[in-house]
Amino acid sequence: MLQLRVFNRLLQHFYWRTQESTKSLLPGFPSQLWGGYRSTWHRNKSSLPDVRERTLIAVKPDGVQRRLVGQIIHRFEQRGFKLVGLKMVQVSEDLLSQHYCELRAKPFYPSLLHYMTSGPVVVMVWEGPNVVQTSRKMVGHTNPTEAQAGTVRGDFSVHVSRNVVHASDSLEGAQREIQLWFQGKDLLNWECCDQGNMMED
Ligand code: DAT
Ligand code: MG
Repeated sequence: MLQLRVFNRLLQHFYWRTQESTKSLLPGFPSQLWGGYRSTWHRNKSSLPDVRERTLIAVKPDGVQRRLVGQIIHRFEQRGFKLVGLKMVQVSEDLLSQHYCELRAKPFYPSLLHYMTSGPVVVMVWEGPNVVQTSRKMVGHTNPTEAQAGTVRGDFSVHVSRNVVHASDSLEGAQREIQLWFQGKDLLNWECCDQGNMMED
């Protein structure tokens, strides 16, 4: 059993080195795609979560207007996730219609578009093990009346039409949304100096 674990670790180490060296041969390739590729590999071949998993978090116009940006960033930093991209944007209807493409037929879609374009949005990419699923838990239920206290929506909102924050709902959704909102060059691969305190290298 121990031998199997050691072998697994060696295999991962070798794989990671190969990915890094291959990546340098393909400088134009969007870096977030590498994160996704590794995620799939890790989910299939190893029980260890992918430390490079990424998700898209956005503070919606109501959250920005209510000066909640700092508190929301604080929660993700406090949890131990790593910020790899951040910007403030006045979002276009075109981008939003792609972002919310699955909701186009919903009766609330026109008012959702109107609200999301009513002011600036602060959009971020966070990285860490299981960050997609954990972020959804931290953000809470879509409808704030159902959201648990301690979640962002459970602590800061009362109505589904003003639920403060967006979080990608799946690994595939996160990859799609990150590519929609960010260019690969705007996401930073940086080493956090205390990473060894947060997770096994
Ligand atoms: P989530 O944001 O939790 O992923 P979603 O993708 O189903 O939820 O919907 C996107 C946003 O649309 C949601 O954050 C708020 C808005 N919305 C959803 N259901 C709604 C409803 N019944 N009335 C008004 N707005 C709604
Ligand atoms: Mg959603």
